[in-house]
Amino acid sequence: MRIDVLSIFPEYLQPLNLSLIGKAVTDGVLHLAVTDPRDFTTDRHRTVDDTPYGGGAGMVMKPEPWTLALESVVRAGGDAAASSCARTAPEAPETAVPAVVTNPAQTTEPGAATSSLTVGKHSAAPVLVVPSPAGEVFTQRIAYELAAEEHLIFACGRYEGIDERFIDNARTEVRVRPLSLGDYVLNGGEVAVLAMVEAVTRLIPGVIGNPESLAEESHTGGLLEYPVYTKPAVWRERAVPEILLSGHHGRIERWRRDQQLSRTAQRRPDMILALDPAQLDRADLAV
Ligand code: 6GU
Repeated sequence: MRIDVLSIFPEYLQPLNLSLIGKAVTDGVLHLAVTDPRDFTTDRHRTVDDTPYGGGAGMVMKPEPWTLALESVVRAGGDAAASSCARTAPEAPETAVPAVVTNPAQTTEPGAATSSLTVGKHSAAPVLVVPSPAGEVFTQRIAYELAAEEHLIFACGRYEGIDERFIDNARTEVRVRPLSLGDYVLNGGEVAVLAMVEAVTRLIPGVIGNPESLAEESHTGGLLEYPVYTKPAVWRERAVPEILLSGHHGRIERWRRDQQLSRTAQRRPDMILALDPAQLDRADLAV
């Protein structure tokens, strides 16, 4: 998978170098690059934003630098897909590069095609995620959908957002998905992108060490996870629930399921209402 992030604060995305995502990049499972729209400005002040038409507080991101940045990463993704299609011999392992690569403004070579941004015949158009509190709420289901894509692009607006014409124009080249983390307001999309990229990339085969740990976690079976315990069996006079030391696998499974049900009912009654009744057994109904 290829992930491009457009941000005027590339340093904000540095945590993507760490841990499992950083390793996925070094392993070549994931290609990750951050592009700064400011590198696509031509004025002396490298202006990326301006005051909103119609008045109001804050600043709005200008469409031109954002579109040039988007076009450069769409083109880069298309080129990479085309060259990997053409290749028949197995690829040599890539040399180690910094996990987050900053894409410098590419000055177009004379004679190079600038208008056509067609991607390879066999690859789908990239998905442009626009993080915004005005978006559809990002869920585990959406994380799975995005994990199946070849090329994701995240456009991190700041302040009051990006000029709507950037998004309207982008629809001619990419599939646009405005996504929100939830009902609260952040200063910009960067922190939301850290969360979404982590949720998506951990679903890519080869990124997480143990794929079985994906199956059991919260939000995969429609219920929250059961509580977990480790040694010592008694800690500060608090004992681990006896059932877990009993060795009765069937009873332990039942206990965990009951914990999931009561915890979900208490914390997330909306999830209980959304359950498929066909997925409940007789014992579930006794909780
Ligand atoms: Cl995705 N962006 C911003 N700026 N604020 C948010 C959000 C996203 N999700 C919740 N609040």
